[in-house]
Amino acid sequence: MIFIDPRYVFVLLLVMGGSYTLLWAWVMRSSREKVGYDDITEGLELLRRRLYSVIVLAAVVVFLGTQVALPYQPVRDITVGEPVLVINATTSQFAFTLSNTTIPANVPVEFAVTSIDVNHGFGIFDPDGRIIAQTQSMPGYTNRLIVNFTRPGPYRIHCLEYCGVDHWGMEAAFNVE
Ligand SMILES: [Cu+2]
Repeated sequence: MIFIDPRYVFVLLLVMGGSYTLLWAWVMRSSREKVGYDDITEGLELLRRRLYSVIVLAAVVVFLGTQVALPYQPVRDITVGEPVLVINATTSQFAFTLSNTTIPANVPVEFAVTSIDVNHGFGIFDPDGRIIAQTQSMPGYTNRLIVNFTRPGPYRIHCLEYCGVDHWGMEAAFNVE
C-alpha cells in the first residue's frame, strides 16, 4: 500500500498556487500595452490547433490503454491475489454487519459488500486511522473488495457516503491477526 504524506500534498498545492499567481502577475504586467488582436492570434492559432491535436491524441491513448484493465476486479485478483477468505459485509442504516471480525494477516481476503437499504460507503481504516481501501455498498448488488492486510491490529470501517441522520456514527471494527 502506498501512502502520500499530506505534507507533500500541501507543498505541492503551495507550489501550484504560487506558480499560478506568478503566471497571472506576468499576464497582468505584459498586458499593460495595447496590442492588436490579430498580432496575438496569428501565431497562437496554429499552436492552439497543434496542442488540441496533442490533447486529443493523449486522451485516445489513455482511454485505449486503460481498457485492458477493465473490468477492474480481475486486475485486483491478479495483483492482490485470489482471496482465501470471504467476509460478508452487509450495511444498513446505520450499521455494518460482518461475518468475521477476526481476519488473518498477509493473505488476500475478500469483502463481499452489499446493502439492505440505501447506498452506503465502506471505508477500511488501518490502526493509524488512515484509509486503506474503500468501496460502495449498494442495495441489490455485491461489490467485491480484495485486501491483503500486512499489518496486524485493530481496524475500523466507516461509512463514507451520507446515508441519513446517523451517518456520522456508522462504524464497525475488526481485528487483523
Ligand atoms: Cu453513511
